[in-house]
Amino acid sequence: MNLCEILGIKYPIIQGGMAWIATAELAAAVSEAGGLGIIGAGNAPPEVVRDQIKKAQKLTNKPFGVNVYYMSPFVEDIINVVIEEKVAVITTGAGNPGKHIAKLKEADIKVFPVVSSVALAKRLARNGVDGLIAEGMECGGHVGELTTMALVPQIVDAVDIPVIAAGGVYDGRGLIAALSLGAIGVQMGTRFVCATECTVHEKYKEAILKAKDRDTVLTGYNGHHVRVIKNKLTRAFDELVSRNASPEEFEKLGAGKLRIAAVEGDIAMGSIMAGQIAAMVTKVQPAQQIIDEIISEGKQTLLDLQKFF
Ligand code: TUI
Repeated sequence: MNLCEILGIKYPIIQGGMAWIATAELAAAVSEAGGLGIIGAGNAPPEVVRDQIKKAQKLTNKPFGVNVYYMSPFVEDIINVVIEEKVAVITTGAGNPGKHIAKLKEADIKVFPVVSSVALAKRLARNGVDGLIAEGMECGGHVGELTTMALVPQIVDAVDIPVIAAGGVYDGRGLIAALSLGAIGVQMGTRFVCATECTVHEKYKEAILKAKDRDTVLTGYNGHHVRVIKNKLTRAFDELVSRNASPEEFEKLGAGKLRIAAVEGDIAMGSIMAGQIAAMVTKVQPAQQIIDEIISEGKQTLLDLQKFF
């Protein structure tokens, strides 16, 4: 089955479930445009997530999903909310949804965990998930170590369930590249941050619009790396690295910084999570236009490829 048949959508494009950024408005707009919109639950309490789901249900009759962040203190409650509200699909991040799969299946909810390694992909496939989102380190936020180009085909070869590619996908060329690697669709976050319907602070969108190719950096320690746009905060992280600061100091500096960027628009000391394709995003445009452009470019890319054979 292709991704559109699995999810009941028109185009094989899933919007990333970005905490503090992917609200009901964005998710509904992406679903209305023919993709799969996702509400990012992040660390939000269950009642906030329930309200967001209800809001999206009012804005669209099409399927949409919720991203469940497994480091959240509310994971159990969020799982109950998505079941009670009959959400079509969940994507998951930062943890193993294994113990919830039976319960979610019973409620007819599809589960697509985000993974950044082959070992984890194999483990989750054994747990009976519906598909995997293979996320390369070009993406924004918490990243693994492999690039999309290297990760996607390795995961495709290692499991026998559908794989969706994420990280570094901006347009129709990226979509076709992902499909060529064996993925059945793409997940895109950064491009949708600059959708008209995205409620993130204007200054966050401006930072993405201004970004050039080398303006995102990895900050963090011990393999916990977060891709963000360079600013005063990333320079403060550099300083921690240079004096070999403790993990606690890194945690302290990073705490709450995504919210202050996304909600308050503090783009100096906030964490402006964005992928490497930020440099390609040059305008704010409706989700419908973004998706239509990607699909028509994808079709053209396929035609252009004929000349090589
Ligand atoms: O989750 C992400 N990316 C993120 S999370 C985030 S920050 C945030 N801040 C406040 C609230 C909520 C979120 C920014 N970016 N990507 C998905 C992803 N998950 N990539 C890799 C994984 C992953 C890692 C470990 C999945 C499972 C896993 O399991 C460990 C185990 O063995 O159980």
